[in-house]
Amino acid sequence: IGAFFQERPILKNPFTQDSLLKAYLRRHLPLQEVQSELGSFGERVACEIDSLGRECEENPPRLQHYNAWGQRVDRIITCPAWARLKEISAHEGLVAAGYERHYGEWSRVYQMSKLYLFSPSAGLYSCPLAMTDGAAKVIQTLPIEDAFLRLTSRDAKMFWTSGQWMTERKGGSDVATGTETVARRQSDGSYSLHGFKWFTSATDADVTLTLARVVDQHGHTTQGSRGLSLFFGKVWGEDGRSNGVEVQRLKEKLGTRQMPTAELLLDGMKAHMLSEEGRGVASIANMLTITRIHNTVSAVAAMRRIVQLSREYATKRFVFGKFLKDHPLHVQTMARMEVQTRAGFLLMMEVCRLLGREETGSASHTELHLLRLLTPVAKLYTGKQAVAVLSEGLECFGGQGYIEDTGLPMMLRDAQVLSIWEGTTNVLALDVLRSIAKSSGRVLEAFFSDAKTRLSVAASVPALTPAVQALGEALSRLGEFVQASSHKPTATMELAA
Ligand code: MFK
Ligand code: FAD
Repeated sequence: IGAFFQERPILKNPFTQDSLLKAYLRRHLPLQEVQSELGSFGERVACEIDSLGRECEENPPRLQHYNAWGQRVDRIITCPAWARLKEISAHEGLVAAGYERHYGEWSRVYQMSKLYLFSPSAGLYSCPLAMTDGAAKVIQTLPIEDAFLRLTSRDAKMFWTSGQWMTERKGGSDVATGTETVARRQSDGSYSLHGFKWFTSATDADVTLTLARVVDQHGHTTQGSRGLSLFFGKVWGEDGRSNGVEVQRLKEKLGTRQMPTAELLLDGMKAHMLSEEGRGVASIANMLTITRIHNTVSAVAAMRRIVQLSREYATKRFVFGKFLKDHPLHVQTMARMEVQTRAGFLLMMEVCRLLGREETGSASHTELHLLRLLTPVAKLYTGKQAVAVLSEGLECFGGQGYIEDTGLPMMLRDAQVLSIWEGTTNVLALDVLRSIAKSSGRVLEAFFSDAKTRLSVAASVPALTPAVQALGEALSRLGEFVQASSHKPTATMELAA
């Protein structure tokens, strides 16, 4: 069979390898403890977490409907590595760090930096963490047992994860018309939920947030968005049996196979209303902001990981008389991937920075508007870009990029979902317009004034002068157009065009 065997690319410490992340943190959170903590965590990712993620891919979850004695149990069986990832997530404070606020307004940047290192190795455990973080955000000010403490706990035995059950058969984007689940009020003030949730990820969660329509005393419900309320419920009852939740089946998916995604029949699920009645969508929007930011982090992290692996491979693969790293055309391809990744990274960090400022009460009005505008922009842009960069990245390995047990195809499959869940690209584009319309254009004013300030800083670097001038002109023309449009009732449609 010949004597030559290609040396494989090795995953090195993703923190020490990431000069942009290190430089960003040195500039904004210049603490030695942060660099050394993330350095150690990066080592853990490379030496321990990465193989756990791989184990989850190789041992996907399965559903046991009945036990040996014919009783319905609906047990979702996950592999030991999935359970270990939950423990590690708790100990490392991957949700907690966002709420402990150890680094004040920079706490979100710190937390998301850690998740950014964790996500590409973690066998999609980043998904339950995103939803758990989103649920904690919604619940933090509400007196719901000890839920907030558990969702943000560093103690693995205490730590709960949360689901986010929004999608039904009729509507995942259009939940306002698609939601058929009803909520009947009980004498103890709780509600009994009845309906069918079509996509529920990380279904082995402890608790969930979900939407339903309250049935009034005449047996009627209100249709549309105004009829939806937000509910919180445990997935499992005290006795370890399900809380009125039947697992219909697990989805057969293109990617994200490490994680269970189920169809659920809610048949009397006991739940508590979290929002005011009829304010379900507006209330879950807080969760969506968090999960969309996590999605952005996962997308950029996936791009960074494939770039790191491609660079490493380019030092090992020898073709046409030299290593790949010495072929200018190959270097140009990798440089394009690097630029896309860097752009995504800076956008991601800016949104995380703004979130941290909002949560510590230090954000200006301009920053609040920017956070609202940039959250969907970052999610939609990086979600799409991840698929393109991952696809290019696989090609950097030639035929080996297509071979399953290199672990590379999984990365492309998993990236494909990033533009679909948590709002598809077009639905998020419409959310951008919603943010413009709801703020009477103020989110755009914030964007233009912030962009002008940044351009004036960049203008002090002589090499950037031509680019700054061109961008400045484009920005003024866009600004004039927006101003002219904002007096017309059809402004958002014109902007869309
Ligand atoms: C690995 C990392 C990460 C990920 C883990 C993920 C696991 C997978 C989880 C999922 O996929 S969960 C399901 C995610 N589903 C979506 O993202 C739904 C996509 N559809 C939309 O986002 C629609 O635009 C939406 C459901 C919000 C439309 O609903 P409506 O009711 O038709 O919208 P409407 O009437 O414009 O808004 C109702 C209220 O919500 C308004 O407030 P007011 O009543 O006070 O005026 C809106 O302003 C508010 N709202 C809507 N979107 C908002 C928002 N507020 C703030 N931010 C937003 N983004
Ligand atoms: P549709 O809304 O039918 O969209 C179909 C197409 O129409 C898309 O291209 C969309 O962009 C476009 N479209 C829709 N509306 C408009 C419009 N107004 N203008 C222009 N174009 C439009 N959901 C949960 O609630 N919880 C989960 O845990 C969860 N996990 C998931 C896991 C996986 C692996 C996947 C794939 C999905 C998961 N989802 C989950 C569902 C996901 O959030 C939805 O599939 C997604 O929001 C899209 O909804 P839909 O499938 O109904 O598509």
